[in-house]
Amino acid sequence: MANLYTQLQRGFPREAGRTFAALSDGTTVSYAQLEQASARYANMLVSLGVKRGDRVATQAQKSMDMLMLYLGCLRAGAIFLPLNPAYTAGELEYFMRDAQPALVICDPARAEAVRDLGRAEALARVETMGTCGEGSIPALAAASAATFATVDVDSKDLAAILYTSGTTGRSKGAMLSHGNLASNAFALKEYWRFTNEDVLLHALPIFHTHGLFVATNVTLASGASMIFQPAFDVEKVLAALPRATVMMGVPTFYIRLLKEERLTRDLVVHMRLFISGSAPLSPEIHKEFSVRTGHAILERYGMTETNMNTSNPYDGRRIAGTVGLPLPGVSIRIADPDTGDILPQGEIGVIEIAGPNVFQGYWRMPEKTAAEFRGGYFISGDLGLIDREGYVSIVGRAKDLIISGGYNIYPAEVENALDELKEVRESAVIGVPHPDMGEGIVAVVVPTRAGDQDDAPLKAALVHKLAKFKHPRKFAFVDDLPKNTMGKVQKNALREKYSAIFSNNVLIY
Ligand code: MLC
Ligand code: AMP
Repeated sequence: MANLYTQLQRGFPREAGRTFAALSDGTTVSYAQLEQASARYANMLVSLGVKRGDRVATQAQKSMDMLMLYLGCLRAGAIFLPLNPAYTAGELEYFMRDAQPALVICDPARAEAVRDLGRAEALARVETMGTCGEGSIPALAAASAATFATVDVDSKDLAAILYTSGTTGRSKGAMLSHGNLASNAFALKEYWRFTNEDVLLHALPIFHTHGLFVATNVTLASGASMIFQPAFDVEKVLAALPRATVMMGVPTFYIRLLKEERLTRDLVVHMRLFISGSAPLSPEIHKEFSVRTGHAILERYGMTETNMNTSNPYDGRRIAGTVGLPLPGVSIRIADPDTGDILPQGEIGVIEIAGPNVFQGYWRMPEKTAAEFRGGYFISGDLGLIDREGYVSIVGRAKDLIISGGYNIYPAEVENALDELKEVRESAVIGVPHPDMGEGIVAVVVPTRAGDQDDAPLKAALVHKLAKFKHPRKFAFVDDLPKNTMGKVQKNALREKYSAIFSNNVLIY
């Protein structure tokens, strides 16, 4: 049986009463309850007319119901399509039109707006789901039968579509199959030595690869349990750490924890593993964490399109500033970004990836998909090298991308939104070092009216256009943008000029 749920189920503990998740309200969900709830969700989807291969889009806050919906989709053979709740109505409209979901599930507070959108886009059905059991979907699920025969699928059948932005500003739906997700879940379980004794501290969002697939699937594949927190809150994480054995986070989690004196060796003495990914972890933070706690953070490297590619070893040397070795079954090579020639060991080029983890392509974009593969390898857009011992280091990006707090922001999308405004003649959006988020977004703007320095109307206009995490945190007004002879903005010059713009800020805004 290739269905991811069936494969994960083999790892569930024999004693079905064992805890799968401890929730913030003090309640727990056992594996027996997980089996029943996911069956109810699968039955509910079938009763709403969702068929195999249909997309189920959801834009709601992190909750256990959301996880059960994910598992229900797997069991029913539907495609789970989670969206960041921060997306604006305009952003949502694009996803709806592109993905054509059979069912859209949103927060009860947004139901009216999404229904309006649904009517305009002729969407089949809009339902609601809150964080504490409220909304039509949990009610429908509760009224559905608690057993379900998980459908058989082909390993290439899609389990999920996750949207990632593109360098042109147009988002692409990365199609992930049951086989892709299963191969990565089991590879990571082995590599990181997960067992059913583990307790994962889960404070990541569940609409991205990291929190949804890496954290959740590895826990399920191991029959382990998780402390399920709605978001990263440093107080709640410090309070829960003594009950956990493993934590996964983006570098900002570790930066914020290190600011707390209560993070001591004693607090985490029982912890087995701290894992970091989604953005570069600086060697300084790695070292500071190790000195303070005695733990060497294990850094790994992944992408929405490929799941996890490399990881520092569990037993061997975890080398700060590297993302470790290719995972078993994953092949990594370094190519010349322009010619595609494979480069010798030690040289810097674009990282290319092949293996059972690599996605099935972009939803309804065959040309775009073809353009991002070379000889069976996916072209990551990350620049890196492989050292003599086989460790991969990421040294830059061939793609114009900013990663802030683990979220990707494509400058082109923000520039397009700014350039549409009457106050803006042209703009260039860059990422520069930020003490909390890794990179912070800066918009360098040439105003329509010379001498104009007012960022207020720009900030106000962006609220309706883009999710908050994509908003520039600083605006700089200039007479002209530096350009090369081809008329292309020289972003390196801008990044250098504004490199210290956040250095006096302790946190944000
Ligand atoms: C929130 N904001 C952000 C932001 N997160 N702005 C920029 N970058 C971010 N990452 C906005 C909020 O809307 C808020 O605005 C304001 O910035 C201040 O937020 P905050 O309270 O300081 O942030 P917080 O809510 O605590 O969130 C920070 C965070 C969170 C780091 C905890 O962003 C987070 O959980 N990031 C994880 C992302 C992730 O899982 N990435 C994995 C992608 S998968 P206001 O006005 O609303 O208050 C992937 C593949 C792989 O990359 O390898 O894993
Ligand atoms: P996403 O599209 O959100 O999945 O982000 C994928 C990108 O995150 C990769 O292409 C890398 O640029 C970046 N990334 C993920 N993990 C790491 C890491 N450990 N170090 C540096 N960059 C990383």
